[in-house]
Amino acid sequence: MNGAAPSLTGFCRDCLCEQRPGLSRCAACGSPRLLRHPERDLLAIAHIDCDAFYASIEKRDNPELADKPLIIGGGKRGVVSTACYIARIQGVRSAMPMFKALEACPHAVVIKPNMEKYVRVGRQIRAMMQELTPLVQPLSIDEAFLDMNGTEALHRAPPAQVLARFAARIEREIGITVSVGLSYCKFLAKVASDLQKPRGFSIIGRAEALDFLRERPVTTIWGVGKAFAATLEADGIRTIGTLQEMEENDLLRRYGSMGQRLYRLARGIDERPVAPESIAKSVSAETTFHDDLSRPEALTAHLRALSEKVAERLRHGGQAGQTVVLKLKTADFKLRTRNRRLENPTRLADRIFRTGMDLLDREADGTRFRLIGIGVSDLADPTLADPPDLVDVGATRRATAEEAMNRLRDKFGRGSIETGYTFGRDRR
Ligand code: DCP
Ligand code: MG
Repeated sequence: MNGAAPSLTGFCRDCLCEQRPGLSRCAACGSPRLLRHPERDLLAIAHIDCDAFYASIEKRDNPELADKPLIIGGGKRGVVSTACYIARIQGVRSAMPMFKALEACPHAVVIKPNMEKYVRVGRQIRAMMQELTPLVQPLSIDEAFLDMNGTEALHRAPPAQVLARFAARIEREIGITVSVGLSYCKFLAKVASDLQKPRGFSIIGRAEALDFLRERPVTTIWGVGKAFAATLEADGIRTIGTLQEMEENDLLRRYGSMGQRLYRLARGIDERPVAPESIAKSVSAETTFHDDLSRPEALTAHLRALSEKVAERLRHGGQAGQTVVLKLKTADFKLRTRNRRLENPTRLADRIFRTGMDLLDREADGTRFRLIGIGVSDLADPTLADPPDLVDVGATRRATAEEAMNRLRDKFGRGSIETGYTFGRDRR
């Protein structure tokens, strides 16, 4: 990757000056942050991810916190949303219970999340990304893919330089830092952005892709979580290098469509296009039951829990959706999807749930189901979502109650509040 290869020309990530080969510091400003790579000007798929996003914003807004370990998360009972890099050195991680985090880092300053603020900053950054290329695909509140192909004439510079300029602009104008990954495909761009965090800029070229991937664990591959990694490990597959030596048919036979994906990604083959926001389809959640279910009450409880998950994802992604989609799979694997377009976009669990219930009503006729899912499509600007309902006063009241619960969840963690529909579900 970069950093090495001093024999190449490069440029300085701080002052953007071109650099002769052989120098280890910028000839103009003395910065050691030189970017050199043989494929530097041939690559155009980028992944940008903000560093310790919530924590960086809070540090920006309170300079006294700059040198202190900082944790963003719920009170003592909650979990860690994120921690700054100073707290991470001491072992604090996202999703860690707060008491554990404070054991690891007793002097940390803890701040409750302010989602509205983070969503606002996320949108500002997204708007700035869209000045670089129309092909921006957000993955979450603080990260996105950018397809920079064909933008060189517009910017009068190749993508690598435009991206370095962008990272500097975010620092200057927003006051937080980002890390950039640049490659020829989404998979490796995303892997690259993580390599030198924080304030990183990594390049993975075509020529080095196979070697780069060989020693990495299979969990580097998108979609390989803990459970699937355990299955692979039991089959003797721990590194991507092992996958690189296997036949496509073998992987296909063992793992179905996932096997094909493993085959291709292990070889650095990823042709998925960067799909901009308007095409980014939906936000959803689903669950497959241990035993098939037909009772409406049982299905309803799942629907409520899933609606809350969808609402939380919308909230964290700064999104809303206008069409509610119910998905059911019958015991004999027949898929049923039912849609309803709402008058306004929503990001509230209550609206998603009630619409889903209406749709479910017609399907819960004694049929046995193995899976239920709920989601929203037609994603929209969250500022347009859930206007006060002049006709259904009850809906407005429930919406207000939900906003209040969300604030409490941000404060005390997700498990702190349950509604009547989901209460005790996990313990049954
Ligand atoms: N987040 C959260 N709970 C998690 C993970 C993340 O609430 N389990 C929130 C807080 C993060 C934000 O989402 O600031 C972005 O997630 P990232 O995974 O990108 O984490 P960070 O940006 O905090 O850190 P990094 O520098 O590793 O990207
Ligand atoms: Mg991040």
